[in-house]
Amino acid sequence: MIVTAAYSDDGDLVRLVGEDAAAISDLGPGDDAVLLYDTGVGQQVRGGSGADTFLLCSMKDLSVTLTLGSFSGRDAVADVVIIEAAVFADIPTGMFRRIDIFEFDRDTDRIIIHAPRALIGARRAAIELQGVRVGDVFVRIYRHDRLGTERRSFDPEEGVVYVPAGER
Ligand SMILES: [Ca+2]
Ligand SMILES: [Ca+2]
Repeated sequence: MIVTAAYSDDGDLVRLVGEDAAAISDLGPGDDAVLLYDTGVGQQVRGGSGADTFLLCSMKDLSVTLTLGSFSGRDAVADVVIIEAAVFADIPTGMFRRIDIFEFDRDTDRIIIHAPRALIGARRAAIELQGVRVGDVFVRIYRHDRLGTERRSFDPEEGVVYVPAGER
């Protein structure tokens, strides 16, 4: 059974920790903020309409899905995803982590990747995955615009900001 947790139509501040979190958390309308720790198998978080902030602090399982909009029309406000340095650490040899980001609007939304400078320097576009590879983490970005999800002429650097970890 898939457990779904729904939040209010206003701005919610939510902290989701590993096994205590529902498989699908729907933050609904409003400007929501969610802190994610030790994300579990197949975990999904939906921001819905409103300007949402996702702080991905750490991952337990190898993949997580974040949806910035509501699936119903363009979410024209600014959503932000921040991926913290711990996500890029302690990945078993030969394994990869994957972060799927849906409903990304290149005009308003931003993804901030907070990773060690060496990994940022060695990042590569992963065109076949519609995203970027940083160390052993793939960030797949499904863009959204007025025409719907667009998969052609993709630039994985667009809307992505790289901030070296451990530096001020
Ligand atoms: Ca909400
Ligand atoms: Ca949103």
